Amino acid sequence: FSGSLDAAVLLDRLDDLTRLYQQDPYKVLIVDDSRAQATMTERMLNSAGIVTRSLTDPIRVMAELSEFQPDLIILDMYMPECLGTELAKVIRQHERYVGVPIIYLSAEGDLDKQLEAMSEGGDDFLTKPIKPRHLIATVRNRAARARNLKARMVRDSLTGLYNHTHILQLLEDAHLRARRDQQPLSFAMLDIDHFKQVNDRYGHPMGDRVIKSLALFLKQRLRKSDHIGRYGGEEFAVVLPDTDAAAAAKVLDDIRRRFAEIHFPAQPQDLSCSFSCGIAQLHGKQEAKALASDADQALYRAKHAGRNRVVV
Ligand code: GH3
Ligand code: MG
Ligand code: MG
Ligand code: MG
Repeated sequence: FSGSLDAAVLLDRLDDLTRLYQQDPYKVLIVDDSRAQATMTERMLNSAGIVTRSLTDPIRVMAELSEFQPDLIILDMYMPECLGTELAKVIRQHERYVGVPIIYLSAEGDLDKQLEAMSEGGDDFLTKPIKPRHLIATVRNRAARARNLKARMVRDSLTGLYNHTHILQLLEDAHLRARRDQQPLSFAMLDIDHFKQVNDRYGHPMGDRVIKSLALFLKQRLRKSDHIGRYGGEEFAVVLPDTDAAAAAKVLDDIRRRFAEIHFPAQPQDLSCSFSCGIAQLHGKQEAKALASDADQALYRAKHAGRNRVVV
């Protein structure tokens, strides 16, 4: 089991990356006060298989970013409500959008103005009228690099799971959706029991192996729609959309039982490990942070009740 583990984790990650590159078309958000211009840009990109959405009202850009999660943004420069550069500055203030490429597409031909715009949060300045090939190539190159970078930034390198920052962002997204669609949402926190002893008795590499194996176990046994993160050292977090606490407890308790049955080959004797888990379900108008805190408290209760158990 342990021998094939690292290869399996790697293959799993490769799978994720392949899916990112090959299957999901690039998504581009276009902001232009002219409906006709926006439609023209959309048609060019759509002809290359790029998915688009357009806004003529820049005020809605933050809501649209959160909803659509584009790979790239195309901004008009001159709009009645605000300048494209002002919009770029607002977007760049949000940590989660700092890596999203922004391309200005405008009739502005003055180089000084173009360079100034680029210095304010933009990555490229394209002038209208533009050849479709030029626009498509620029969008593809920028989007590909941004995706590659993002795929690395959101992952934990030991396990390939989402890292702490990203799993909390996914919780926020799922929280918005659950409240909007009035669907249940559960959040689980896991912590390996007596993990210090594993390191002390068997060494740090063995500790790492246990962490990786639990990561793989969670990936294999949870649904594709669940998000799994490494929350900290030997702590994990799972976002389970459309799942109530009872259903989440059932699947995690099954994983807990099976994980505790694993024997890791070691000297002088094989090693077995367990984890404790706390689960909370979103209720009422509760914020995402409060949901995470409820799960944390449930985990605390699981530890104090004797470990190796799931508590709701
Ligand atoms: P408890 O059942 O109460 O959770 O006991 P515990 O020993 O697991 O307690 P605690 O959570 O305080 O200890 C976590 C230990 O995990 C401390 C740290 O040395 C170890 N650890 C954290 N990150 C890693 C890692 O990446 N690799 C390894 N091998 N050990 C780690
Ligand atoms: Mg305009
Ligand atoms: Mg811990
Ligand atoms: Mg622990």
